[in-house]
Amino acid sequence: MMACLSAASLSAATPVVLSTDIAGDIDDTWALAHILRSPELDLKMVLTETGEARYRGSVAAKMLEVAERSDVDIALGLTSGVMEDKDRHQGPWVADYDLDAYPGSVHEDGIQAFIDLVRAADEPVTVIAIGPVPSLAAAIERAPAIAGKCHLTSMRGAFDTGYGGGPVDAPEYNVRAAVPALRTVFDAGWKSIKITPLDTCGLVALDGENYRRLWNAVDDPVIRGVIENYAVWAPRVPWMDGLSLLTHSTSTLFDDVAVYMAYGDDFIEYETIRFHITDEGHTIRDPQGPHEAEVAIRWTDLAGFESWLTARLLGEL
Ligand SMILES: [Ca+2]
Repeated sequence: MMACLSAASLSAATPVVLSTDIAGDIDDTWALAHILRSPELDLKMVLTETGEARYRGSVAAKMLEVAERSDVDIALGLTSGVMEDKDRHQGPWVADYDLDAYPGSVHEDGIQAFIDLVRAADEPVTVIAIGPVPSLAAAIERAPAIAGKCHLTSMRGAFDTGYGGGPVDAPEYNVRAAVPALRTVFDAGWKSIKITPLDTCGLVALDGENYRRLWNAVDDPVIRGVIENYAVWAPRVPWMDGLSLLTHSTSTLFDDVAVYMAYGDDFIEYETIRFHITDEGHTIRDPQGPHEAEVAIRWTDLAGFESWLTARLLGEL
């Protein structure tokens, strides 16, 4: 029954590639689960960004196995070589995982695999980019025409609001970590570019009744998998006291907003913004700037989105 339903829904769904630095911040894992729970989206490939490609690929592959979705390809992007244990925030979760035993395809040259996927697609592909983008930039440099077959939906930048809802102080990480790569990506001729900056994505966390419902979903292997990831991650992150959150709230779910924007427009007010990117990684409004995007600049109903996201993650919507 489930197989019939998913086959029927997937036929009308948008083909998606997820460009991600999964296995750093936990929100990428929530975002992967969100995609898998969204019948509007047909995930074809996970492309790793920054750090150790096989480590990131292993976390994605294990989650896909948990979700019984090993039809999704793992595309290994540019790699830094082996990451140190202190930087492997979900490392224990994949300590015994063998990426070579993943039942689906693992592409050692994931950049070429991504190019080939886009070239072979019969319809536009939506690229959901939730990390820095050196692998995407490498694909654009190798095959510039692929951007014209893709929509880009992305979590990055900060226009009027910085981390934690405060003023824009430090530049947003996904921009700062790879500024030249991002300029290359934004300069490509995408069919469309949507961004959720910190102005919107930096305000999302599930707590209270929303989190209680996720925490109690012990019979749901996908949500259990994410919570397991979260429990491994929480005591290992230096930039926040994740452990104090674990039992009553998610951390900030930046990346889930980019996933949502790939298929939904409720709850959000958009602004078309022309801007430039400074060398430090700030995104600055600039009528003469080289880049333009549809920017999710503020929430019309953040609480509504959070309860909607909870239900979506639980497979109720
Ligand atoms: Ca991310």
